[in-house]
Amino acid sequence: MSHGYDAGRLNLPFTGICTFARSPYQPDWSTIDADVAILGAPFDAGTQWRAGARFGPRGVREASTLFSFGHAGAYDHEDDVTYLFNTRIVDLGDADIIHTDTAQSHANIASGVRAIREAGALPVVIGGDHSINIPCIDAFEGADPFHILQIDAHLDFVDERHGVRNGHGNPMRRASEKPWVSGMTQVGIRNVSSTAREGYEDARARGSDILSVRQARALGPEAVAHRLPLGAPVYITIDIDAFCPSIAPGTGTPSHGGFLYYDVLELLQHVARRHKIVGIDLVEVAPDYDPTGSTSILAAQVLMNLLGFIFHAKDQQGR
Ligand SMILES: [Mn+2]
Repeated sequence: MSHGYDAGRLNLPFTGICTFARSPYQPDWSTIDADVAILGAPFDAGTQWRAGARFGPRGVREASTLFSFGHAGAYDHEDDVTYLFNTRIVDLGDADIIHTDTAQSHANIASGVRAIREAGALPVVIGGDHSINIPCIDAFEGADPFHILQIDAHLDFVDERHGVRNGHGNPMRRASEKPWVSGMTQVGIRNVSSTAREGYEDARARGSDILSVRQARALGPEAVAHRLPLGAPVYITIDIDAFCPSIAPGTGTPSHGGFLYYDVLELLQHVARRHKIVGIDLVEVAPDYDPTGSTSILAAQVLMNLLGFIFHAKDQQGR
C-alpha cells in the first residue's frame, strides 16, 4: 500500500493549506464525489452568552491536521483495525454567513447539506453555535425517518422566547417538529440551561430519552447505545460542551461535570456498530477560550474516530 512518501514530499501535519484532515478542498458543491463531505457553518449569532463559535470551523480544521499523517489510515492497536484507509473525505469550505441574518445564514447551511446528500456523501457540519443544527435537519426533508442522538450539556428544547425560535437553545425542539425525525436520545444533559421544566416535559412527551452524565456513566456506554431504537438510522449532533470544561474549555457555555473522552468515544463506537449514520454535526467550539487548543483537538479527534467507526462498520456489514 502506498503511504505517499514516494511522491516527493513528506507533508508533515504542520505544513500546507489547512482543510479538515488536509482532505481535498471541493469548492464546487455540484460535483461532490466522496464518502464524507465536511462543511463549515461559522455562525454564532444564536448564542445567549459568550460568542466565538464562528471561529469553530477554523479551529477544528487546524487541529484536525494533527491527524493527517500520511500513513494510509490510522491503525488502532486496541481494536486491531486500520481506520479510514479507504474513506474519501472532501472539505467544501464554509457556508456563506450573512451577519445579523439568521434565516439567510441558515438557508445557506441547508443548501450545503442538501448538496452533500444529493451527492450521496455523509454530511459532517462543523459549527458554529448549536442553532446550525436547525438547517442541517431541515436539509433532510423527504428523507426516511431517523433518530437523533444528541450529546450535549443542555437540552436545547426551548420552543420560543421573545420571538426567538432559531437560537442555540431551540434546535432539538425544532427537530422534534419534523416528520422525518422519529425521536431522540439526549445524553450528557446537566445543570441549569435555557430549557426550563416545561421543556423537559415537552421533550419527554415527544418521546425523548434524556440521560445526564451520571446516569449515562451508571449505565455504561454500551447500555446507553442499546437505548436507541434498533434499526433506526441515526443523526448525531455533538455539542462540545457535553465534555467536561477541564478538557474542553473552549466553548461559550461550559458546564462542569461533563463527559471525558472515552465516555463519548465508546458510546459513538457502539452506536456506529448498530446503526446507519446519516449525518453529523459538531458545534460550539469557540477557539478564543481555548488557550491550549485542547478543545479543538478533542473535537477533531472525536470526529476522525467517529468517521473511522462508521466506515469500518460499513466495510464489515456491507451497508
Ligand atoms: Mn447545545
